[in-house]
Amino acid sequence: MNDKVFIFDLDGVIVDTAKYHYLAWRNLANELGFEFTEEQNEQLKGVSRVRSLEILLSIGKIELSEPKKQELLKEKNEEYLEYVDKMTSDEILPGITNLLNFLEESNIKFALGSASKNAPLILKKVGLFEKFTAIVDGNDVSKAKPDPEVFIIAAKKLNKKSQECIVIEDALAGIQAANTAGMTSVAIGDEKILHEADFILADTNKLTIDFVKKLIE
Ligand code: B16
Ligand code: MG
Repeated sequence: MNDKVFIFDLDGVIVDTAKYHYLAWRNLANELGFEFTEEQNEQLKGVSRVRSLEILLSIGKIELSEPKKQELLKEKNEEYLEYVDKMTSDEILPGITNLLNFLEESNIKFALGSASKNAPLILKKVGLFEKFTAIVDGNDVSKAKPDPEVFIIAAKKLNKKSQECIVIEDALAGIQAANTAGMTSVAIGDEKILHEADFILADTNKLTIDFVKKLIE
């Protein structure tokens, strides 16, 4: 009997919501009078909403009061949710549905470990909410990745030890969180950035059943 379980990040692994985050942050930057490029948006991947605003404001060299920041966070999220509202299962990244079906058929449990406070809504929109044994998101943690808290809570909810957990992540902070937790880390993306991971795959197409079978052996 296999003891392994999987913990999936959301943005960049299950769906590509980064493009919608980018549109909403860019609008905010433009409103504040500065440009925000897609390259700069890389810095926001895997990072919490509050921290994302801090990074954005430092790019624009802007200092704001706490109430104003709260207002902008609300405005950004409202625009982001307009994009999320239109999401369907077509936006699930390649290979993921296949993989989740295989895990289900094999009785291998899996959880979500995401920084997003919108994670449950997004999973519902793409029709995957019911598949996850546990969902741990930005509402459940007090410390953001690279702190391992999100994955440690997920392991607890799955009733598993860290060594039995395999984390699939696209952000360096998430890989570091998994490594600190003592879990197996699988990175999706650029090996120059994600070289600290135990395994690195260029994209979710490479998350094949064969690869997963070898991982759990
Ligand atoms: P929200 P992940 C992260 O999702 C995103 O990568 C990051 O860009 C975003 O700022 C963060 O969620 C918070 O999202 O504003 O929806 O709470 O990669 O951890 O699944
Ligand atoms: Mg991510």
